[in-house]
Amino acid sequence: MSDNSSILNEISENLQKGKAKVVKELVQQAVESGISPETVLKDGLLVGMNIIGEKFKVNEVYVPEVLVAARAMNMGAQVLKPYLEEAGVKAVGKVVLGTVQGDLHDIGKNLVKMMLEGKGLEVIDLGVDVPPEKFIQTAIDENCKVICCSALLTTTMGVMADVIQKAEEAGIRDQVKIMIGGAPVDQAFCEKIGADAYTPDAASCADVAAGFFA
Ligand code: B1M
Repeated sequence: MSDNSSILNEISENLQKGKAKVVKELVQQAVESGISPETVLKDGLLVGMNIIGEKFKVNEVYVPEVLVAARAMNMGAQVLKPYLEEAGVKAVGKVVLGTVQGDLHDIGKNLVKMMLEGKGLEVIDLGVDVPPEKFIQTAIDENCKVICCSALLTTTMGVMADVIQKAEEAGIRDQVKIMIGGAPVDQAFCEKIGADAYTPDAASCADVAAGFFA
């Protein structure tokens, strides 16, 4: 096993055990040893989180274990944040971001936030369980040209259609781009509800969002 894959493995394994402090240190060590922040994220942190996800699905681990793993994931991602930010980028526009109403998953949303900021966009993060009206009111009040909605549950992805409907009712549909993403969401769903863009991961979300300000 190469040095790289052994430290990435350690990150994944400690994340699964919820050892946030160790994960934080290993992530720092990995980046300092020259492994790219994207690789640390993809082949270390996200691998561990996916394994936890699979175990959660088959009841091999339960909510408390998932929560400590999630905390370790967030702490590791925080270490990567400055490395993922492009040097010297100026804020080019404002985005409002949140996880939709009824949904409390925020790890993917937090990654999206990090990547958007890395592209020089100012992000108003509404957190989780965000009602459709709040996305729209914030976009109006803060003059956000892009609304980013995240959903992790098949039972909450429908709220994204409500966001679009509320934008129409408020008369701002032609002034904002509505972007959607999250594990159960796909391109077909995006087309079905009339969103402007679906992207499968945080990095491509940031690329497409930045493109709307170009
Ligand atoms: Co939840 N959960 N969970 N959970 N949870 C899932 C999503 C699930 C797939 C697990 C499973 O059964 N295999 C399942 C959903 C099933 C479904 O609807 N099809 C599920 C369930 C059922 C539930 C509960 C209902 C469980 C219960 O209580 N019985 C409950 C619901 C609570 C609620 O929200 N109301 C629940 C609770 C929880 C915890 C609180 C324990 C915890 C959340 C902690 C937190 O977020 N702070 C949790 C977790 C951690 C998960 C899993 C294990 C991991 C999710 C995650 O963070 N992944 C998840 C299983 C899995 O996904 N394998 C699961 C890592 C993250 C980086 O990926 O968020 O997909 P993700 O983000 C990706 C992309 O999707 C994309 O970018 C990221 C990668 O770069 N992306 C976007 C995300 N948003 C985007 C927006 C964009 C573009 C891209 O544009 C705007």
